[in-house]
Amino acid sequence: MINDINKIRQDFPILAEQVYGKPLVYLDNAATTQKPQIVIDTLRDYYLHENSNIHRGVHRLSQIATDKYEAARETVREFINAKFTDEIIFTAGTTASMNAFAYSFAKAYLKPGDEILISHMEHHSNIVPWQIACKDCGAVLKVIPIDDNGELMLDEFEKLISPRTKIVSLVHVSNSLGTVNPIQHIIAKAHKQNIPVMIDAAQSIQHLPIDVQKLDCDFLVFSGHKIYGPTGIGILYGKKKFLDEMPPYQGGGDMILSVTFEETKFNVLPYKFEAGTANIAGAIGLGEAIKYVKNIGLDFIATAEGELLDYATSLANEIPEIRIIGTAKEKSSVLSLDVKGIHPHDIGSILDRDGVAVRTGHHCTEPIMRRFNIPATTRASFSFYNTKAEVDALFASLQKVIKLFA
Ligand code: 7TS
Repeated sequence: MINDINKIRQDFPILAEQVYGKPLVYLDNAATTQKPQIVIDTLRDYYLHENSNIHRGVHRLSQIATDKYEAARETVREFINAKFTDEIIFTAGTTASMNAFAYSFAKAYLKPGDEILISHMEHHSNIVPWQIACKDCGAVLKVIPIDDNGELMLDEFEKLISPRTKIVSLVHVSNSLGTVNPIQHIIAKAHKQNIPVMIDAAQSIQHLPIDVQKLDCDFLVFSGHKIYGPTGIGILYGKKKFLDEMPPYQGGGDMILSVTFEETKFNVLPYKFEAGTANIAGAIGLGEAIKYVKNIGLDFIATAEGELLDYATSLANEIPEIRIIGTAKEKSSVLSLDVKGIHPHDIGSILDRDGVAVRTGHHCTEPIMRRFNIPATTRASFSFYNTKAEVDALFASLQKVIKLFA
């Protein structure tokens, strides 16, 4: 489909904002994406006309809310091509999904001495929940190293995977490096030894087509707010055969079939994992965001964002003071920079005054910063709604910073 960038930008009212009297240049899309009008309207309309609790009421509004919530689940199922709708669990986001998953998987399957295999480029939310689980069940965390380009060392992966490995839990696209990992290859290798694989798709779901049946991944997580949907909503996908065996992470309303003081019978999937009143508006908003993304088209998104990343990379390469952190062959939408002698927080503050929003820090990936021997990076992350003029604004501002500190 043909997309007009000006028309697309009109879908996102916030992009017309000014900061400090300058046009907003929003290049912090890996942290969170902006929301199109249709998502904002959906949330507003829900609270104006439909707000009600789900699954419990026989009244009209409750029926509408329930239908829309369950329709959103089906929209997510279709988007990632899960086999069954009840394999889609609504959570509060990637972090919530990861914690629920690590807890529940460990309870179901991990014993002392078992190994969990992650990589050196994981977000803290795919490290810390496993460390907590390891403390509880006596399992051991193993880490696939990365090379100087920020690519997984696949030969080391093959050495690390063993009969003791019970799960491979891996990020699809690194939020700090932009590396796109060869997950298809890794899933195939792991499955040869009957090891299930969890994919952290927080930074890929909004950029790359994902078909969980084709990939054959066993679990997958992502956040609504990174794919143009609301905050406070996310997805845990899992194959039914595992989810049926795994215990719930939380107890309470909606996740039960019957309760006595002696015994509780848990509900069926997906409700077993959705205790308490859900983020109903968030789920419905996420469904709308996914429809919006489908309408823009993932092919268009890949082309537009690829052009922006290539253009920004070529500008960065022209500046001798700049080193790009993360130079993998396959990258998506993230440009992390180390500028010689200047702390990223100083860079971020000066860029901010020019209206340029980037993220500076360790991006919740401290092991990556240690691997590259830096405290932090300055990270620009692109969306299809960004323009080359905005990339120019970023680099004009960066040049100013470099001059100032020279
Ligand atoms: N996994 C990856 C790869 C991420 O990039 C993030 C968030 C998470 C997990 C956690 O997602 P959440 O929605 O639960 O917070 N990454 C970032 C970032 O790069 N800047 O801010 C949040």
